[in-house]
Amino acid sequence: KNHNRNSRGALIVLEGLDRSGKTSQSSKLLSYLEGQGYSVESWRFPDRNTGVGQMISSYLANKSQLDDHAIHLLFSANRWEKRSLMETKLRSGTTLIVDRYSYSGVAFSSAKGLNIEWCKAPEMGLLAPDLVLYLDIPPEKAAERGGYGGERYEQLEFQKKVAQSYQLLHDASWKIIDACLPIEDVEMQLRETVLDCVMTCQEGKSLSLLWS
Ligand code: Z5A
Repeated sequence: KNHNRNSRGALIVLEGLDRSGKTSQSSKLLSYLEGQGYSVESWRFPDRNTGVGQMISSYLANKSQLDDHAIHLLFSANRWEKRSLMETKLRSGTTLIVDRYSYSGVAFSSAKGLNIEWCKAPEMGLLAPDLVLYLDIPPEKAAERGGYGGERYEQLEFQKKVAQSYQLLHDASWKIIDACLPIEDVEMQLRETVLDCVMTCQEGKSLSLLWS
């Protein structure tokens, strides 16, 4: 589809509170881009399939206890263990739609009271997303969607703090989407932005690193 030798796939991240609709929208975007003829995969963090991911999963299910700093570093390690595959995929032309990334890492840990700069440090050098789609929803509305399971963090008071932490992380790659709209309307808003981003990367936009 493109002759530029720096052509690559786009790194697109979905962020937002629990229940904001990230999982629903990432599968919709996946089928949309596939339908447009693009090579695309959907990823998520934490990736619970690795050894580190299993430790994270057991922590989230309250089956193990860990110091706040230690779990923060595990979430980060879980991204580092996927970094080289991520770069290979992008350079080979595959677009990645990623459900949660470093912003979740920083937002959740700093909501617990950890220093934000300390939280960002282990993320430095990971690939920077070309686009961050922030699915914006008031914590109360997200809680009404139901399905809050028994996992750690799935509590209204904590989600309010996470929403505040996210506010500190916006940069030029962010696009804020009203996630209270019906699913189809959210999807329509995402499609246009995502397609723009995919085309820019196809034209050879260079990859950059967090945090810049
Ligand atoms: N965490 C961390 O601390 N540090 C890190 O570095 C990372 C993560 C990466 C596990 O994440 C926890 O790990 C998470 C952050 C922390 N804790 N919390 N909270 P996870 O990815 O495994 O789980 P999650 O992202 O929090 O939850 P989720 O279930 O994946 O939610 P979602 O993907 O945003 O929502 P959804 O499943 O698409 O939709 C939720 C429901 O709402 C569902 O019934 C939908 O049909 C409905 N829905 C969706 N969109 C709409 C609209 N537009 N209108 C009405 N209803 C809708």
